[in-house]
Amino acid sequence: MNARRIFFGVVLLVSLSSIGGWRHVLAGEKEWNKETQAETDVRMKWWRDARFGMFIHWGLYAVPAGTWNGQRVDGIGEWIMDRANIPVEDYEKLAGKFNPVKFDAAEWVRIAKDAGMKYMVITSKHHDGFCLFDSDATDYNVVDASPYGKDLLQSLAAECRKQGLKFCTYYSIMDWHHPAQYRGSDKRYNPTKVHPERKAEYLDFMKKQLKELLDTCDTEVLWFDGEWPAWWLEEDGREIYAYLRELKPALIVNNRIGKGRKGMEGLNKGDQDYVGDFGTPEQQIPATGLPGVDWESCMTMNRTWGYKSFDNDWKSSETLIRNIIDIASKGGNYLLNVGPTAEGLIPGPSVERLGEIGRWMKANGESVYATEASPFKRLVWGRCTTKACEDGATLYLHVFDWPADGQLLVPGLRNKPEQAYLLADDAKKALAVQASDQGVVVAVPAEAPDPICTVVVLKVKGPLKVEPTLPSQQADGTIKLRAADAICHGHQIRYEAGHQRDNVGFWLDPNDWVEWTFRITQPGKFTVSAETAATGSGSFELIVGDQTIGATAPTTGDYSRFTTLELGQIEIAQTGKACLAVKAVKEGWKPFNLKSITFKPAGAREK
Ligand code: FHN
Repeated sequence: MNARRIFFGVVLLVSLSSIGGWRHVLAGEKEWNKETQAETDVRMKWWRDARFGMFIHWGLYAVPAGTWNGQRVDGIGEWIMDRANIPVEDYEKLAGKFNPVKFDAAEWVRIAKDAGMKYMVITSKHHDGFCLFDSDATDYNVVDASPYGKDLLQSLAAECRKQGLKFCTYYSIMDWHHPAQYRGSDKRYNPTKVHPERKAEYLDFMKKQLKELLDTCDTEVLWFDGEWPAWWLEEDGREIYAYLRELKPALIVNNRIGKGRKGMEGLNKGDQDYVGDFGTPEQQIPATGLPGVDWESCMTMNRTWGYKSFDNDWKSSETLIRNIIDIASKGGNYLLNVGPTAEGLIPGPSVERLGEIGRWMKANGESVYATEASPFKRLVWGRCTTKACEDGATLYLHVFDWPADGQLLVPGLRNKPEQAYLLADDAKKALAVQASDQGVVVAVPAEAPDPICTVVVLKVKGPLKVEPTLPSQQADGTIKLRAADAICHGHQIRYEAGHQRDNVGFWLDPNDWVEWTFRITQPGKFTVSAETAATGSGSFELIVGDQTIGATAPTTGDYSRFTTLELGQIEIAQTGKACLAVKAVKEGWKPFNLKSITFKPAGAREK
């Protein structure tokens, strides 16, 4: 991490600690980690530069693959023991059927590598307690209890080293098989309880297994999970973290070793400084990233982590590629999951998508690896990542929505533009670029070379200078005012991020209100819509100048289940700054969450 990043890191952290309501303690001040910021930066460097890794959920649950006693079992595949309430002695029998004869470590690593992934995190032991490695701590492992009889992790670790990927291991604290823990109820294993007199025994068991993983696989990251049972405490996490860093000082450990996940996306919240080197938002991308800390968003490709034979709800390659970009533009890593079959094969649809991702990454990976977060709050056409360079900066402009007029505006950028070209263009054919009062404009080809995402490289002079800009209209005249760009007035109303939230919320007091200021370049009549979520119907007024529209937010049953509400028409006759206020109708007020307000030119065709 270069000096500039450290400098900005410090400035950012200090500023955030004063405004964020949560405190990110600088390295060196942490009770559980006395290394300096510079030492942390050295330790984290490969992980930060990597940006993209493979998550692998593999174990006995791949044998039933979502079906038990002829019935399809709801929920994620690796939870079948809990969801189908399978007695331990019945579940154990699956070990005798686990024989992944088609497992080919070299092929798995090649698939990950060709997809552009730089590390691999595999379940060494999931909640069911079965180990994919040879352990002296229990016979409930693939060597002693399965016909396969070989350590799966060591061969994968060796192949990763051979092909240049970092090998990392997931480890579940909650263990549905270990006798020190017992099921939470007669129906569910989750969350376990612990026999108080056997908790120390379990910690020793953990330490023994974790040391095995370090000794036999030299794992680079320990990715803990299953930390939520009440009996597992933050101080237990600190004990294990200290133990592991003593054994391997270069080791990286996620925040689920302690209780950090219960903070916002596992951030240090309030005065509590949770143990762990990075935050772990799951199945989501925090709307504004997690400024000031390292974080990794883990996600399935379909709807399950562990293999289910009938889960074919696959995300598109476009979605997956844009997720990589979105996450990198917010300064995070993307850990994308595969759930191999009991035979040892990565499912075909996963391999297909990883191949498509790899083709994009081969041409554009430079715009993801070792980059820093976007300096822009919002870009209507896509995302941005940056790299500092000798006497300036390189911006990677990831364009999802190609400008119809061929003019790509980088709003608020005040640096002198030096050079622009398409990243995928080996000839680096120069694109015309100029500074304007709105920012820097790049003249791009009429058609987007890559419909999923075309990357325009823009090199500028001097340290980045970006002025905040107002939300502005897209080329087709549409403008979407997002919650993150709103100004909230009042005591409780506020912008909510994370945990699938990206909205104005806590609108409990009808005297609170919210406004946006935005820029109009294409005046006219607009149809207006709002995205709202509510458990009761709250009436409100939308005010632009002397025009007011009244509406009522419908009940959606949940504050994170949004619906789009058509509000009517508003005319904005002037170009320049415009202001929109949304106020509660106090009589009979019922709170609702507001995600966005969209103005579409009246008469525009639905896309
Ligand atoms: O319960 C697990 C789940 O099975 C899966 O391993 C995910 C992946 O992060 N972690 C837990 C749920 O948060």
